[in-house]
Amino acid sequence: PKSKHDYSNDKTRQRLYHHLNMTSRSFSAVIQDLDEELKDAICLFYLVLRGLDTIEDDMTIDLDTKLPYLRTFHEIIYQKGWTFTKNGPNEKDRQLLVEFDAVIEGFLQLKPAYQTIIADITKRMGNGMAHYATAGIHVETNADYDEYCHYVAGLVGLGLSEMFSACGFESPLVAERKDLSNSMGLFLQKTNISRDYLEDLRDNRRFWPKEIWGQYAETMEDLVKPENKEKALQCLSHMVFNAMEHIRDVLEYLSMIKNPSCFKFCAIPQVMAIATLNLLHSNYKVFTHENIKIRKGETVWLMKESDSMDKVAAIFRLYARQINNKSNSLDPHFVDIGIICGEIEQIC
Ligand code: PS7
Ligand code: MN
Ligand code: MN
Ligand code: MN
Ligand code: MN
Ligand code: MN
Repeated sequence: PKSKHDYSNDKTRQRLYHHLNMTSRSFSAVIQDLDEELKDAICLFYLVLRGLDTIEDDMTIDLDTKLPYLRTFHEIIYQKGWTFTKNGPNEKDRQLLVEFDAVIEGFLQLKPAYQTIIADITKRMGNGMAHYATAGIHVETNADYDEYCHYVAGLVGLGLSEMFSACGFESPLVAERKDLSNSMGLFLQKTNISRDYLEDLRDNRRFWPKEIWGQYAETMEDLVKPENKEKALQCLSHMVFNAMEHIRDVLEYLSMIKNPSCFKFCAIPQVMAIATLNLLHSNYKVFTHENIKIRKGETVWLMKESDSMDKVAAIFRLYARQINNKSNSLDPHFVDIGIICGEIEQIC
């Protein structure tokens, strides 16, 4: 039975899922496997935020133009027919903005409860992005790092949890655990930021907090100098440790999720993140190669295995053991990382 909000045979819907396939590296498949009630809402949530992030990431837009777009994006999504016409880099994602009228049309067909959640998160994320895009403001302290990651990823976790509880698939407790929802996003975002050291530096984006890299080098670009190799790897271990501190919360959150399609949707990005952290740990390629990625076969295996808490716990144990085995005993975070790895074996 189709609700009045179902537009499954619409041209709009085809265009939306086309954009989802074009712009998401890993979310496309897991979103399409969600139950009907949430699939379109989360697809639109993704596309709205992908549009916002494309503006944030575009270093060719001058700040006087960029900041107002970021701060008002939650209003733009209600303006039927709005498109972004300026040419720019990053063609796949840019095309989404050029055809953004399709996203707006889809958004306006969602149930009002989902529209409200998406608009509220977009407003808070856009303002947070604008703050950190402002001239002279950077991620300096560890508190800044947690705050920036809250804006761009933790808030996504809060919004998704609200959707899971609002539709009745999950208990109201899930939406109430904002701390755990935030950690779900922070673990993904910190893994992404740790991996993207070179790519972000090339584009003059700096998300590694000075409070961390300042312990190992005079400037952030000094980390890539061959003579600083040992310090660079120690700094990387510090970043890996900082991300791993969210794993307790991630496992607690996942153990609350009961709906099978929500569980896979939540779990797959998290297991890909710990597999990626394992790939990064003690790996000098972070400082010499852009776009280091886990193998395709490993991704396929992770996506297939992530269908129960027991199996996800076993995956976290497996990678925790590998991370621990790769640690260098002379590394300043050798013991810290060892303790977290030990805890993962206990919790699961
Ligand atoms: C609404 C599914 C499941 C409770 C576009 C999923 C970019 C890591 O920065 O392209 O381009 O290198 O790899 C996703 C919590 C957010 C956090 C954030 C929206 C999980 C705009 C994902 C995704 C919460 C800001 C990856 C946060 O982008 O990185 C939906 C629970 C978007 C989630 C960005 C990063 C996503 C990210 P980049 P990616
Ligand atoms: Mn961004
Ligand atoms: Mn981005
Ligand atoms: Mn800045
Ligand atoms: Mn990135
Ligand atoms: Mn990227």
